[in-house]
Amino acid sequence: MRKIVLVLCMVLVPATFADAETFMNPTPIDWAGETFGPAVPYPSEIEVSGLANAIESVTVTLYDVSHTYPCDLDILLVGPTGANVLLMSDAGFSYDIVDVDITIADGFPEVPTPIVEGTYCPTDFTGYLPDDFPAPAPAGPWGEELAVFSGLGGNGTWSLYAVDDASYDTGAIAGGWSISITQVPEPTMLSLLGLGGLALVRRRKAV
Ligand SMILES: [Ca+2]
Ligand SMILES: [Ca+2]
Ligand SMILES: [Ca+2]
Repeated sequence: MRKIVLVLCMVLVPATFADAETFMNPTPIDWAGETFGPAVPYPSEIEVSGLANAIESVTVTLYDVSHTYPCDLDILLVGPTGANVLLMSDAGFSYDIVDVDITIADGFPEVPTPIVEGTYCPTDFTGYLPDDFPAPAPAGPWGEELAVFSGLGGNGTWSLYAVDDASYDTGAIAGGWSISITQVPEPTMLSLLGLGGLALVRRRKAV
């Protein structure tokens, strides 16, 4: 007896590319009158929930960033799984910045000097004061691109650790920060029927 098993060879294709979902913590991040050390709060946290799929990409925006010596800033993002990336470190040299929105996303140029509003890749300049994030921040080495989060789960606590690494001069991330997460598209079973991918598999039943 012969049984024909029809197997539709399926492919997983994106049905729709979901827009990024944005989560924000508008609480100001500053140094509480100090010029050096971890910011307050440390870390600043965003709780992310409701994501059904893994992360495809992540971008982060820092709002109203001001500093009289931006090179003092070291900023680290840690995701719920512990994966992390150094968003911006020792950038901008001595040029004052006032209420600048800075978005960090892979595939863009490095943070410029002087810093102006825009979108830039994670940028870690070296040769300045060391990047030192006190606990509970994870020890380095830290990730160099936001793609470290790709494929991971996004639900949970995201932590932004900001440190001012030099005495004198201070600043603030007065508008807080946000994280925008694009999820891997919902897999959709789309048959290759019509695309030549229908396979007929004949399976002989044992007698
Ligand atoms: Ca650095
Ligand atoms: Ca540094
Ligand atoms: Ca300082």
